[in-house]
Amino acid sequence: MATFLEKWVEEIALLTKPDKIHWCDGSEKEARELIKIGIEKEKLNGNPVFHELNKSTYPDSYLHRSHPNDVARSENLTFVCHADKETAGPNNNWMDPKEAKAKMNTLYSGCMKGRTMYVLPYMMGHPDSPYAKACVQITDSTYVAVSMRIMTRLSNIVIKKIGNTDKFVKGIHSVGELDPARRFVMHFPDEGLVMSFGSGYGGNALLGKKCFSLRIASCLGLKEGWLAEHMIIMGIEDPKGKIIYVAAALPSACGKTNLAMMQPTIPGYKIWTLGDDIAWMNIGEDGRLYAINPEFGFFGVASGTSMNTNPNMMKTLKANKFYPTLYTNVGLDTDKNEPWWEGMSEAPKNMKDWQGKTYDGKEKAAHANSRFTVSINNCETLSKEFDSPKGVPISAIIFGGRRSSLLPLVYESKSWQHGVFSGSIMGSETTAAAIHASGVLRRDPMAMLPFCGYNMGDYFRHWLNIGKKMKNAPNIFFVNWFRVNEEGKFMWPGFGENIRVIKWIMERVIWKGEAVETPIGNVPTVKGFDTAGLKDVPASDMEKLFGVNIKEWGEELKSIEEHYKTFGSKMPAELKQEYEALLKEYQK
Ligand code: OXD
Ligand code: MN
Repeated sequence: MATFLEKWVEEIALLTKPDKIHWCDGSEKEARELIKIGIEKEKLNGNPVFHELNKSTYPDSYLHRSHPNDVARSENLTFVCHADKETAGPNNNWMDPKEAKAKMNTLYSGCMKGRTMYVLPYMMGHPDSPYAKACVQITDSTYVAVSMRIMTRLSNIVIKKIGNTDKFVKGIHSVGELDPARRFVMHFPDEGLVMSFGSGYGGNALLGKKCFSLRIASCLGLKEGWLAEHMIIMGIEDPKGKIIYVAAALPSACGKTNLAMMQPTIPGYKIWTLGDDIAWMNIGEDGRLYAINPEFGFFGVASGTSMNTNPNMMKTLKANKFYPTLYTNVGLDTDKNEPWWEGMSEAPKNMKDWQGKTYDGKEKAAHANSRFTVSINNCETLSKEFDSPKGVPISAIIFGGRRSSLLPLVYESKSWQHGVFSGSIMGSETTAAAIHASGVLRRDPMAMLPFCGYNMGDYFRHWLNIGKKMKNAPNIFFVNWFRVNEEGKFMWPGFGENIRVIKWIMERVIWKGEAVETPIGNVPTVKGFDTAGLKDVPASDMEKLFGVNIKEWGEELKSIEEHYKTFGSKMPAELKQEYEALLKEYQK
């Protein structure tokens, strides 16, 4: 008798009509076979799917060039299909589930003719974790199949785990014709189903990542009483060997991955990496918040990654313990057959750009969103708790943003509710690298705006409720590495020096280290903040970095009011009260 899973695969095969069906087992042998197919047979936009890089300097590493129209997440083509629009909220595109299914079924009809359908059974989270989820993705792309093996725990053991039940999250993916007019990423939270068509880009096609582990999982978390967050997880070890764990949410272009893998400048401090993108957080039996990283790899932005900005990632990329490492849309040094991107080193003499054209130095060699896909097991600073089924207890939650003024280098919220307020008003100024105008503030609450699978007003309420259920709730902090002085220069050096901020956070958590109260929360005193050996930051800038002047908050308060209005009656009264309290301080 066929199992529920087998029947489902059969049903999708009848619709999509592949030439072959391949059930993946997750072995290295299989990954090598898939890469060989990608080098020798499968084509994308006329190019082979994989190009093998220099065997001695970049062993087991492959270059992939995507279609030039398919280089990033397609937020405008991403839908969350709840039964009604209000549940999806103003933060999501919504389509009626029946209409969305009909649209996708039309696109899927016969789309795998002449292709192989890969069935990928995988776990998000360690299989022994009570918080892990079994999933199956169908795809017709070897790039996606190989990437999923790096990014998730992909194994045929998951098929046994699922047995003859329907308890698994389903994903259907086909690259289609890579035509943006026929591209959609549809989520069906009530069914635990994602349907994606027309894109091979990671965020649209690796369905375990943003689609399941954030959009669908956030809906599961609301129902089941936990949090699925766009957060890194890291351990901080002090010179005495004491370790605390923190989770941090930063919008893009704020150094999130660099923070998760930081090489501290203060002797004796160590950062232990657990995750660079997603945290699932449950309340444990002791009433504390425990986090697991459901992923198994890094899908990180290559451009700008270097021995200066993230030496640990550069080492991870060369570690070559777990097969293979992929590079997508980077430049190619044609003399050395090595990947290259802006920021890595001096530009090589002879190069192909990310589209395979001869590099002429006019445009960028690597796409701004060029990526690497590498196993987390290659990371030297991986925490020994990474596989812990119950996760790690979180002592502090860090929010952050890119703000040139107003917000100090770091502040601590006054309470859980006040911390939720600081997360709900989180925003970042856009950089020149983004498509948006430079310097424009975009609100991105908890860095979850594109990833919360339901109405954000309900999401804020969920955060407040979680706070009420915990004993020893984590302290909530806010960081801003990007404050500028009168000349418009960044005052804080960032990167490895950020350990000084992390150290202060650790001291606040453990023994209530020195701080002063301000209307927005507690900030460090210059005296109580470790500046020993810190170069290039004059004492006067240290004062400015911690400065809070509520009289400058007029525009900001108006903008927060506007932001809150978008969530209408769903906006929790407690957060409006926090806003009113801040407004009063301004009006004093
Ligand atoms: C990512 C993102 O790719 O947040 O991680 O966009
Ligand atoms: Mn992310």
